Amino acid sequence: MIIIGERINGTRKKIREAIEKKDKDFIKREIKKQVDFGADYIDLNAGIGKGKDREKEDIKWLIECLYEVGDILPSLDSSDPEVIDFALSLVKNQDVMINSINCEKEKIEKLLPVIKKYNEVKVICLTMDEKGIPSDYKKRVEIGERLIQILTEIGVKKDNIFVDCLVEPLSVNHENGVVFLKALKEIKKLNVKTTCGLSNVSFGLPNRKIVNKYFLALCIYEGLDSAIVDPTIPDIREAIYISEMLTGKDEFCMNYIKRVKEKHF
Ligand code: THG
Repeated sequence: MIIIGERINGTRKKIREAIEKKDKDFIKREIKKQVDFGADYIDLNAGIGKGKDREKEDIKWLIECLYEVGDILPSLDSSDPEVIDFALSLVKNQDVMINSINCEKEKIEKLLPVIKKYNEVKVICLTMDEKGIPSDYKKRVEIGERLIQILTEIGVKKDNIFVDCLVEPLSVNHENGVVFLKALKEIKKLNVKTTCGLSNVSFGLPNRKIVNKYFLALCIYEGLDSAIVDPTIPDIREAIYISEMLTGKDEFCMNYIKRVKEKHF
């Protein structure tokens, strides 16, 4: 499973404060911790609600922090295509994720030319459009299919397409978990990769970490390829390595045994 570390996100109070104070040491520690616990990409979200220019300046600073820790791969998380374009111009190599595109006309028009410039970029596709996130899982799959078609037409390889069927809180609708899992199962048939922001599922509930852990196990059973998670949480690592072993993705259980020896959980 490709792990995208979620901790560098301007919506988190401590990160917002660190961005405002330009506290490089704090951000670098947060990055390093996630990498040490197995993050393959680090999600960088510089949105602190102070407008586009400030977001550009801040994502540039976050990218600097990232490269001061090492040659680490970024996932550029912004809802503003201009911020993504700018951030892409600053990254070192082509192995980078764009988080994200969706099926809104304006977003597609602005992001396609950017994606064309970087032909090896990995693209996270949210299954939503102008009308928001469909409650019907089949409609999410249809949006996913449309995005896959649009991206493959401009030369993006299916292997670089990560469809995110959008996890929503169970506290809002008790079927939100199952709607995601059904959409995921269908998208998996299209030979693209899949991802999600996991922790939304438990928003507003007690014992969130345990709820997230069980949901991650179910997602991995359905073949989830990647997740935006906090790998510093032992329950998350436990869910990943044990579920992968149980679903036949860990030959001779080598990875599981190695992780136990290294006291990963
Ligand atoms: N899909 C995609 N990208 C995403 C999401 C998604 N990016 C953002 C988000 N959802 C995933 N990332 C995070 C980052 C941090 C937290 C949750 C998801 C987090 N939340 C605390 C909480 O919910 O309690 C905030 C508390 C705090 O620290 O202030 O830490 O779905 N493609």
